[in-house]
Amino acid sequence: MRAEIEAALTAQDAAISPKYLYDPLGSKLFEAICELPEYYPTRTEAAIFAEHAADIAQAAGTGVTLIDLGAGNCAKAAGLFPELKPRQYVPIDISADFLHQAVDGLRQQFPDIPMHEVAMDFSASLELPATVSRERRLFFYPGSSLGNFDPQQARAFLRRMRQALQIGEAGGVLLGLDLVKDARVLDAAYDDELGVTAAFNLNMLKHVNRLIGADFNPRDWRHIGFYNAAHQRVEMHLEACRDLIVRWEGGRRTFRQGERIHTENSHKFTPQDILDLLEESGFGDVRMWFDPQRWFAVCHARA
Ligand code: AVI
Repeated sequence: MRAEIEAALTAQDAAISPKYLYDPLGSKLFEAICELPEYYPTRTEAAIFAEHAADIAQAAGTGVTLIDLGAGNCAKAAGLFPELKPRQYVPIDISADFLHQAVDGLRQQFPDIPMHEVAMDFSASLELPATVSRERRLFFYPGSSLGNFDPQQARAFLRRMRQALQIGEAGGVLLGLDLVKDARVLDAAYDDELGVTAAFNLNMLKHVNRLIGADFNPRDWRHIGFYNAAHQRVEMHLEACRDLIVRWEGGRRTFRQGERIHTENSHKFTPQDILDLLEESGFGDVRMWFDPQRWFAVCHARA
């Protein structure tokens, strides 16, 4: 982790992986983002799941081993329990404390569903503990989190999912993906009026301070979030407000005023992009559901 962050910080175009946005405070700030009027993905996706619940459950099947990637507070998957009736629920998240708290609450609410939480960085490996059933696995990856990978990484990740699905009775994936839309809607969603997304982005610096003993001062940086149409993605950066030097145990980096650290890409898709991505990764029988404005898509595909 230290080597990865140091290499990313000292590269000519400094960048830090978006996974470091999620320390306990970062996870809470992300929950707050999902409540913002500007951040339409969460409520739009929820509306699609509510509207098409029966159809989605029919495509995905009931009694599945529901593997929730980046589960966070587990609320999205819990909303599907009544329709999907999972035989086992496996929430996975990098933020261990947040995950354990969420699952403790959920166990009381759904005592009949066996739950097995796994705190791990699933972007590195999808090798699951032996206690996770191999039967009819359904990888649930909502919220357009796949969009935080670059297209090549997204394909590689989907291929790994497909491999992990082929070890038992054939399963599938249930994804939520954000669609290309007017840049003004996207700009507002990633640079909100209250500055919650700014706090979420800046909090990464405090997280990195703890991880590698760096001395980033968030007050020296400002949040940038905008839609880059040429790359079909929203980009988040942190921009230095003045010339400064950041030091950490064993290293340092000079930043000029206006120099940026790239912290996140959030790719947006057309329905055709989604079909191509899934088919290139070996999935088939793709089904998609949309909201009336076609701002977001939920899709199911078989391994
Ligand atoms: C988690 N992920 C899908 C969010 C997104 O929209 O890319 C993270 C986020 N970044 C800024 N706001 C929300």
